[in-house]
Amino acid sequence: MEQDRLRDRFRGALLGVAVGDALGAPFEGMGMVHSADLERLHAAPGRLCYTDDTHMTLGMAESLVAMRGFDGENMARTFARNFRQEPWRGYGAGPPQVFRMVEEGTPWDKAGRMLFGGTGSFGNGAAMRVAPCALAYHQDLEKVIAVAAQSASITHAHQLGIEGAVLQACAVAFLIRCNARVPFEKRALVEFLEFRAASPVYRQKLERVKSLTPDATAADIVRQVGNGIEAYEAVPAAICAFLRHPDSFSKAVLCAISLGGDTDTIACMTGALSGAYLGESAIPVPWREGVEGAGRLRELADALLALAAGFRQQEEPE
Ligand code: R7I
Ligand code: MG
Ligand code: MG
Repeated sequence: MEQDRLRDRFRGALLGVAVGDALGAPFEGMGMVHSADLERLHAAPGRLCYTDDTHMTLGMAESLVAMRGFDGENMARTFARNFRQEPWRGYGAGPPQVFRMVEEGTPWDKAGRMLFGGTGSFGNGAAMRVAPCALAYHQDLEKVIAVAAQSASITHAHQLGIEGAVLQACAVAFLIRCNARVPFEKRALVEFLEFRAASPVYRQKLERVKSLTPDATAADIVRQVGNGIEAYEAVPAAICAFLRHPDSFSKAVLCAISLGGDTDTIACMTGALSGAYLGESAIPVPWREGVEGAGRLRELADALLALAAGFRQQEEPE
């Protein structure tokens, strides 16, 4: 029974990524999204095709499963291989440069630092793909943090890019471990994340998340945390959308899209949070059956669950 519930939540987290990404993609880069458009997503979502957010999430899951844990070189090459196969998925500017460097022999832990004049990227591209790391290591928070940071640094070596991935991973792991049958403590999640936030910008954003009232509008959320492509805007925005509707996958994801800006990525991360907490069964059937790659995402979620069980056995004394 416990295992069935966990499977539902693992699948929910990965399907949540793809559903949020696909629903949000048509609105990426726009201002705030009108409620009539959001209602249409409910009634007739159209073809649900995912973008780079899910494509990279698949790459992370594939690498963790194949190598039975984190292997930086393999993960970097898996990202690069997937990009070569489907370069039209809407990738940001930075990652393809890293892929080329890695393919030409630059070590996986050096290439990311060469972007943006040597500072590395603080885009949200490491946070958007990090759910598989949170699932695989959810029983060991220190490992979630370490692997989220290492996996982020492949393409996003800037401290703020890394920290966005660490916070998103911590939030997914926290929610996987939460009992969904007891009332949700919003403050508990934010305080848990504050404890792990090192940079002033994230600490300030999380304070603002805490100060938002339960009836905060999309405009309030954007004013407080932003909706941009930077990890320090998109990650807090995704947390806000989830916290606005912790008991409804569809409301949380539509709230994320309503913020405008980087809609596919904010909704993808909100989908991961809500899916991890509520499980696949809470995702509307037309969305979870209609989204591209659903079968593959379920297979990988199950493989990550088996991997996590293997880690637990390794830790148990003989
Ligand atoms: O973060 P990344 O993979 O992009 C992800 C986004 C998501 O919205 C996806 O849906 C897709 O559309 O792309 O790609 P990066 O190129 O690493 O970062 C994204 C952008 O953030 C960059 O193109 C820059 O505009 C900005 N950026 C920076 N600008 C200045 N200095 C990221 N890092 C820096 C920086 O250090
Ligand atoms: Mg995208
Ligand atoms: Mg995006």
